[in-house]
Amino acid sequence: MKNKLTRRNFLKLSGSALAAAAGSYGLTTLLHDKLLWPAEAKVATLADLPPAPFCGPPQSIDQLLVDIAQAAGNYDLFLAGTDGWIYIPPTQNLAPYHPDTAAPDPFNTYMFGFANLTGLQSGEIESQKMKVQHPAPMFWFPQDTEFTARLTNLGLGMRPDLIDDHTIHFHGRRNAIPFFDGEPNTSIAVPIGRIFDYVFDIPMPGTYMYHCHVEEVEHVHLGMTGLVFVTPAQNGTNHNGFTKFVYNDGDGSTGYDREFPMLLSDVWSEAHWDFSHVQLPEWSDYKPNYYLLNGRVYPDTLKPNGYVDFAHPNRTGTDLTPPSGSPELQFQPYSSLVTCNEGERVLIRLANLGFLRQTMSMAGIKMRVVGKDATLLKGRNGEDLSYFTDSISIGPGEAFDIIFEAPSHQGGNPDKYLFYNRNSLAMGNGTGAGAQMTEVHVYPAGTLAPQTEPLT
Ligand SMILES: [Cu+2]
Repeated sequence: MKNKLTRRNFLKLSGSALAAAAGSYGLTTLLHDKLLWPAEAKVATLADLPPAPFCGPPQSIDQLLVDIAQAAGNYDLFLAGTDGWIYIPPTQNLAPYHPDTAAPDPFNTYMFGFANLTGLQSGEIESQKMKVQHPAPMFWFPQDTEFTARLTNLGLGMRPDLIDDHTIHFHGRRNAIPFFDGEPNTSIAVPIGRIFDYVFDIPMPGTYMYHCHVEEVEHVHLGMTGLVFVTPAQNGTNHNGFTKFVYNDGDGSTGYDREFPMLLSDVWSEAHWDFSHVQLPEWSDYKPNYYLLNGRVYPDTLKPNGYVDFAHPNRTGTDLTPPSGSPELQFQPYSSLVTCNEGERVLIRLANLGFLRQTMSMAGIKMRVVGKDATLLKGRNGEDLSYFTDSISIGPGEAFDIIFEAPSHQGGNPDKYLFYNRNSLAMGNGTGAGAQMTEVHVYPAGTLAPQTEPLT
């Protein structure tokens, strides 16, 4: 064989040169001096950066974003890709990975994710670095209506060595064009300190998901996932006494009284710890140990909402206000507790952005699946394709619209039913604590006032 300088050999050669250089510098020195160790955690600021010759003296990211934003006009939702911390009760022996001792009290799990900047003013934006929520803000908008989701990127506070872009990929939208796909090899993405406006105008109502599409094994698993809903034009009309619907069904079959979205995600604590400790997980060893429902595990899933309205996030100063009595859930704003009066129709919008198939069961209540992946279950000649089940098998990236009729009240205060993952690994060592599980609370007719906001 001829000894040619192939690309592979060239790479080998440069690899050895790099290794030699690293050796002479001292790899330990390099790691200690240039990378981040949790004990010495320091967030790089703009003052640490050398002035860029092409943009004059350094200015704050806030000022930069405000300048760009003013030029760009209005938005409906303003998100930032960054990192942060959440809390999962340590119910398993996972030392040293969970609880993560690098976490600021009272948190224990490192995340990438989206922070809700909607309504923040100049001077407040940069403060949301390392303040992601999980799941990302849920948002609703009507079909055939333009909705502008603005995305910026505040960088990763724990990992200034990573300068990853972020995107909003609107998962499940039909006829998507690559420009908006968010997959960075065929599309555009948002680097640190920049803004991009995603304008959605979607003719098909239903339950969708969104996630960052950059390095998605990392960014999706680490928490850059959320739910988005397109409401039907039929809303506000009256069919069978209902005025809110999942689809344009024409007959009220998808009408409902109360709405409870639920996103499934899973946490492999070792991978999350790896990212906060400048390590790289071996993704083919993927082995999640916590399974979350709206970003929490049982019994935290029953605790109240931090906020429900994306446009008016509940804030103390610039930071999210924790749910009442639970400071550790400050960045996990969504409850999964389902409350209803007997006889009411309850909509559960179930979607999975974990990496594993899950099976969610409701004990004692028949669930009717009326929609799947933003499609009404109705044949082209009007056949009713909805079906009853007690278990939903849901793969990653799938969505189900489930309506159940609350059973008559049996005398409990209130009556309680479980909605839970049938997989024992997702059931918190068999104790229920730490499980992917929530409760349905059924009250006597007329007890609860009509629902004005989803999730309440
Ligand atoms: Cu990302």
